[in-house]
Amino acid sequence: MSRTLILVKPDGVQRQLVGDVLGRFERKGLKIAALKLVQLQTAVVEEHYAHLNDKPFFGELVSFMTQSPVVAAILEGDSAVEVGRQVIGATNPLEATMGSIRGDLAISAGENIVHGSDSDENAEIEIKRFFSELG
Ligand code: DAT
Ligand code: MG
Repeated sequence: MSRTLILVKPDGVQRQLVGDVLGRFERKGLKIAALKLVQLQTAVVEEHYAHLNDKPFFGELVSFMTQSPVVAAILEGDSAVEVGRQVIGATNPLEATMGSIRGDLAISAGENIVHGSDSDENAEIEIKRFFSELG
């Protein structure tokens, strides 16, 4: 059993896709272990995307992620990180396969509906970052 951190990004919440997005993870077999709607602060997003802070789109990414609330979830199950990434699809929605969240629901590389952790190590770091109240 492992865990992953999922964010339904501001575009997903504004487009009222929260139920659809979370339902896809649930139907695949991952279980919601924690869930909340939260307005992210700039500092948290800058930390979360620190590996991209030299990219030309970084400023836009931070303002996008702080423009309105996200839904943060901890999902658990076998191979949660890998399964989560499979359900999400490739970063660029034009390369994401149909049947994945980004393949089915997104067009823009920046506004691609959902975040999922990319390794077990990062999942635990991100769970602490977004669910610090769980200790
Ligand atoms: P992922 O979200 O698939 O883990 P990532 O960690 O490389 O991808 O990038 C984080 C986010 O940054 C991504 O979901 C959207 C944004 N992003 C990445 N590449 C981009 C690009 N070429 N143009 C605009 N936004 C981009
Ligand atoms: Mg990433």
